[in-house]
Amino acid sequence: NEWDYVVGGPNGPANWNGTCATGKKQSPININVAATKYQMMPSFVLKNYRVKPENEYTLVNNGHSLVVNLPAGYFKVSGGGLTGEFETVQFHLHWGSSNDKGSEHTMDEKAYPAEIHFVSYNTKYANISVALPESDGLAVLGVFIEIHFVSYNTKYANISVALPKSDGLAVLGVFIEVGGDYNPAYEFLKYAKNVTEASNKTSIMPFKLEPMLPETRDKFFRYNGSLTTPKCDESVTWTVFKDSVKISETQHSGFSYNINIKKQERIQVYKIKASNQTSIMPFKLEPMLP
Ligand code: SG4
Ligand code: ZN
Repeated sequence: NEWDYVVGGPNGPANWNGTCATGKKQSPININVAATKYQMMPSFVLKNYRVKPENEYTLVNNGHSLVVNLPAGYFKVSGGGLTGEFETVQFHLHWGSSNDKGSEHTMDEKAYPAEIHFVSYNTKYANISVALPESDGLAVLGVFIEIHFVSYNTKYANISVALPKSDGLAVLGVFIEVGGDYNPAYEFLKYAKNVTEASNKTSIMPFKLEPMLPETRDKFFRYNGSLTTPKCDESVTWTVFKDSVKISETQHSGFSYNINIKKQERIQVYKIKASNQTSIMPFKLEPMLP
């Protein structure tokens, strides 16, 4: 039952069994944009996504990813061409060992540094466990995450001096972006350092989900697929938004380097503790840009 992402290892993706090996609609996939078919869909109805609930959330390192468990019976997703109403139970992150990989889905073979999945189950079933094996059991909303790289104006002594100046910083997004690099909707990432080991968990203050999604949600890719981890149940109606969201390099490294998870390729093993520092070999920055 043990599984990990260690490529070539005994528990790695090539050795995931059952539906993972024999399934006919396995996720993730590369989205070949030119091969997609255009279809009109109603807008998503995201119930309570703009509201901050009273109940705390739980941030968990489950040994496979960083998960935020949400209060029951609160967040609901419908519309968007989904059949029925789906209750959002958690969201979790996928990331990589370097910034050129990490997302599970790829768009025209391009991987993003991370991908967030909002997992909801069809409320016609009693709970997520009952929904899991059903073909219409789950709906997952996937969002690509990009990183802002910040450069400071060399007319200032250092980044701290440059920070408050109107011409102090330049931010390179994958599409050139003006604006702040820190994404406040993803503030919870600062607590990742409290759950560095598998099975660590901590309560965190509730926050709104809607600002975590791309502002423009009218373009998305839809296909019927599976869970991306064992047992790879083929029960997921996938939505992958075309627009990405952006977080800062600091926010990204806060989880990608600090979380001890036995994964490679899709998630790498890092043994660095939150406040530790280590020298690493230099490498070129230009290839990290599009
Ligand atoms: C990650 O391993 C999550 O930690 C799992 O969440 C999740 O399983 C699994 O990915 C597969 O989900 O959207 N990537 S995915 O297809 O949501 C489920 C938990 O184990 C059932 C809580
Ligand atoms: Zn996922």
